[in-house]
Amino acid sequence: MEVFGDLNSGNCLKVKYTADHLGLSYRWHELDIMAGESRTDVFLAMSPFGQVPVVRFDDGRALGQSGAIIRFLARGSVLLPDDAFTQAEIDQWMFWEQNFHEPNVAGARFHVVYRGEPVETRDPDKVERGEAALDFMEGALKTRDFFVGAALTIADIALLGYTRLAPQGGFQVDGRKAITRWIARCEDVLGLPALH
Ligand SMILES: N[C@@H](CCC(=O)N[C@@H](CS)C(=O)NCC(=O)O)C(=O)O
Repeated sequence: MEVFGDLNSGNCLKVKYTADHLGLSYRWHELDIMAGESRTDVFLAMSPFGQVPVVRFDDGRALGQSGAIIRFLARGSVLLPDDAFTQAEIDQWMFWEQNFHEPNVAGARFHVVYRGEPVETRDPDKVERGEAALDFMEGALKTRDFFVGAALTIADIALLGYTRLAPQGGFQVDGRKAITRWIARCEDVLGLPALH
């Protein structure tokens, strides 16, 4: 399969973490989203969302949205247990990530990392909501090692994408001990170097 992505994007890294962990082979196409490479006619014909990540499979079909992609890639693997209720619990965290976490944590980081603007000029609303999302994760992780069940699933991968990168967007992760331990646990399972 081919992955159209940006290695600076947590959404795209979710796909990379999943594919690498499962040993799936792929060809990575690095796109410059700031230069509009996800908005060209050719790209939009493949995925109308005009955003990365997109995966194009060998049969020509393409899929966008990081959560949909990793859910599809992980089917039948340890990252997505068969039990229907367990899958719904995983979905619950993945929907929450897209609704409350990503728009704020990734949104504030975008301002700093992609636009090159000072941390002090981040949107205060995104900062407040991003901090609240991280606090919520911290509370949840005080009583569990992974978000669903006893082992890493795509719920963890979905949340790891931007939580691991949150300090780049001006969010403190160090002071949140449960998140810090969880990131280290995920990095250990996924074979990733410690970032912070
Ligand atoms: N909900 C989408 C969000 C994807 C997204 O925001 N992609 C950004 C990079 S992180 C992008 O392609 N931005 C370029 C643009 O919108 O033109 C997902 O989870 O895949």
